[in-house]
Amino acid sequence: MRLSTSLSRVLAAQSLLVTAVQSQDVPGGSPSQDWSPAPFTDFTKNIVFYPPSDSVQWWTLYARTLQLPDESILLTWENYPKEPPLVNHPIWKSDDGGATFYNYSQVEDKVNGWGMRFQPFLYTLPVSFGGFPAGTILAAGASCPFSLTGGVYIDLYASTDDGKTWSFVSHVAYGAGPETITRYDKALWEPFILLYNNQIVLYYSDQTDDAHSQKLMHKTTNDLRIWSDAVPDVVTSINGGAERPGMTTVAHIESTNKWIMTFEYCRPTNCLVHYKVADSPLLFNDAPIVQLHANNTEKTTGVSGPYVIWTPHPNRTDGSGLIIVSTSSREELFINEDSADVGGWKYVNINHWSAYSRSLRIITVKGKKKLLLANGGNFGPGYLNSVAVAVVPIPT
Ligand SMILES: *[C@@H]1O[C@H](CO)[C@@H](O)[C@H](O)[C@H]1NC(C)=O
Ligand SMILES: *[C@@H]1O[C@H](CO)[C@@H](O)[C@H](O)[C@H]1NC(C)=O
Ligand SMILES: CC(=O)N[C@H]1CO[C@H](CO)[C@@H](O)[C@@H]1O
Repeated sequence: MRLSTSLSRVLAAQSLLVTAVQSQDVPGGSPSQDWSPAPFTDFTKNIVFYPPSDSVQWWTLYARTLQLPDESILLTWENYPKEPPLVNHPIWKSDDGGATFYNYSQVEDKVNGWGMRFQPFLYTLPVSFGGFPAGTILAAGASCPFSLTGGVYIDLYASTDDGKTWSFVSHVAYGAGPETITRYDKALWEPFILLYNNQIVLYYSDQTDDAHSQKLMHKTTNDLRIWSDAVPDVVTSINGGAERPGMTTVAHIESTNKWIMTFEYCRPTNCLVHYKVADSPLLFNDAPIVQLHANNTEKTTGVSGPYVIWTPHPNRTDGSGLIIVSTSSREELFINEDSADVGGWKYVNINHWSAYSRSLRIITVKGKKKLLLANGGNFGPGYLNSVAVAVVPIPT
């Protein structure tokens, strides 16, 4: 069905920045899907979790994935069950290439008594780090009370058994709350993790500075426990700091050894997707801000919730690749060559629903590289939301 969607991080009654954008297809109307794709095939619009009807707010949002060495897939999302018990970040698993998922475990808040509430993120340690072996899975997320008042931590958990059990590792960042998007509320959002130069880098959105409604920052660590001071990535003061850059994701353009960061840039509304390219993922602050638009005649833009990845080009052997960007407002992807040239964003239809901060990941299915997309729904009525995935050939 068609639905007009409100984008941006809006919580409960605090709907400050509700930006109505284009209509779009979302899963809805039918709580249950009466089909599953054949295992290990390509498919789109595959609903793998439908939340119970006593769920609250948006029921589900913001899905994230990870692939294990045995090609199984982990899936997590923002879940909105009736509380108590405290909310957590569910970990569901697929052993059939994403055709079906089952309830595997969950990342529970073990230290704050608040729950794991917003923006889960999963990352596999490619090397041993901080006393954890290579292959350890890190899970980050925002932990705060149901009331959204009393504080918020970006917390880090780890699993050394492929996501079955989780232990608390460290608080990465703290805000005094409330966890809303209202200016001067000391909120934190949207962790994103990568390894660079023997450091783990964690990017996040930061409202704790009164001079900026929101800014994008990162912290680094050598041991997963002690974190550096926050370093700026996107900090602007155009309208007295009312603008809100948000939702960092970063990818390494291996062929050029540069790094691309995508983010939404609400000034203070409209939240068009922008990007920066830098020589180091620690040095985005000095890079120019570029607005992303497709190179079709309409110069189509994307609004909110970008997710960027880089992958070697599936049809070339010269080491060049593709930068792929998803946005919350578009079903189509924006696909560029390694230069990230502002005029090089192809607008590519993959026949899958859009979603708020729809995530991208290159996986292998029986050894063949594919693009996995994971959706948690949009900011419409919660009953329209569910968790859906697609597995498609790497689009070019
Ligand atoms: C997964 O199973 C656990 C244990 O039965 C349960 O507590 C949890 O609610 C389930 N998760 C979801 C998202 O249904
Ligand atoms: C759009 O960008 C792609 C590179 O990603 C390029 O091949 C194509 O020619 C461009 N199209 C236009 C109309 O400029
Ligand atoms: C032009 C061309 O050969 N495109 C192919 C590139 O590789 C993908 C697989 O990711 C194929 O689906 C395309 O047909």
